[in-house]
Amino acid sequence: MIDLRSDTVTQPTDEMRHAMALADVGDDVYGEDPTINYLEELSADRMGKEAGLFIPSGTMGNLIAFLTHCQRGEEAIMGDQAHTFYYEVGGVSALGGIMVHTVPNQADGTIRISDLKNAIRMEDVHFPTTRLIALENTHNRCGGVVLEPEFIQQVVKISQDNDLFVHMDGARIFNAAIKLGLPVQNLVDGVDSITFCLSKGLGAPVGSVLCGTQDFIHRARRIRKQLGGGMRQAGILAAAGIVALETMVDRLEEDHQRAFLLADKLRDIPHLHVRENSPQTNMVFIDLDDCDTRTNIQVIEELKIMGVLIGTSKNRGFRLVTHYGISDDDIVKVSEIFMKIMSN
Ligand code: TLP
Repeated sequence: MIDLRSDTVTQPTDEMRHAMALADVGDDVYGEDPTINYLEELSADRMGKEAGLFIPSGTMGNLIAFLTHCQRGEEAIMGDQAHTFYYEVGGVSALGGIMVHTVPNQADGTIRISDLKNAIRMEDVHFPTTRLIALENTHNRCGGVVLEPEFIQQVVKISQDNDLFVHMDGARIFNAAIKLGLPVQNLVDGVDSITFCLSKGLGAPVGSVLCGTQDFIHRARRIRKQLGGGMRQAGILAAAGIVALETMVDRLEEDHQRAFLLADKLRDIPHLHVRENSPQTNMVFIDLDDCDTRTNIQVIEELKIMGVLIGTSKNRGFRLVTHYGISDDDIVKVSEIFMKIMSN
């Protein structure tokens, strides 16, 4: 199978498996797992933040960040295409009593500054208190697009002027940094908290890291425990995360190049339209045109029979994600299989 559904399907590398087998471990709830402690320090250092916290998933990382920043009944502003709004099972509201206030995401993943300013509540006994602004980089539903540091700095300035916090869902922040050719710190400068994932393009089997100030991470650690996310000898997992950070970041560029190659090949196929400005990083978004009477689900089933797995996107669309399990040959095979299916 050639699996382009997501970069979450990546298998651990041999080096990761070796490091996992040999990891020094201890009880992390007591703070005694040396491998986790090292991963947290390394992550904080990469992000230019004071401290880090190893967490089971990106979803739990965002949830912990929201619960640490906000009290019940307070409000978090985010784009209406945000992963936290769409794909995290409403956790921040269900578990944190946090009100989600969405503003339109623009096609480039940004939010209009005027929309952001208008969304911040003034002091009034009737209103919830605005506490947090959440951004996402790269932005998944907007097409794996990259937020530039200038935009992020504008948002940070607004948050500071209004006594708010900024959280970055940076599940794929390293893809953004590689695309922009900038150190990752430049993309989280002034941001109060950031979650990034080890288990997507970086290839580790499990885990994300939440970074912020010492005080923030101290409080976040308590919330992680409250949610049942306190882990014990999880240095076995952190060991793979360390290898991911040390060996898998620079190669993300290859995934981006393969996404461009794939998009170029798919542009020549009848009834398929590669979305404008796609790809930007490792995600290619395409749509079926109206002349083809099949649904996107039917096409996905036909591809599956031919050995190719891809994901859906809104309406009659598809998402194809490149990752280190995908070679140039796979890209050629996928385009040939698409050509056969779309010519039927
Ligand atoms: N995204 C997954 C699915 O949930 C859609 C994917 O295949 O892309 N933030 C962003 C921007 C994400 O894309 C994801 C995962 C998460 C957070 C959540 O991470 P996990 O899956 O580790 O909870």
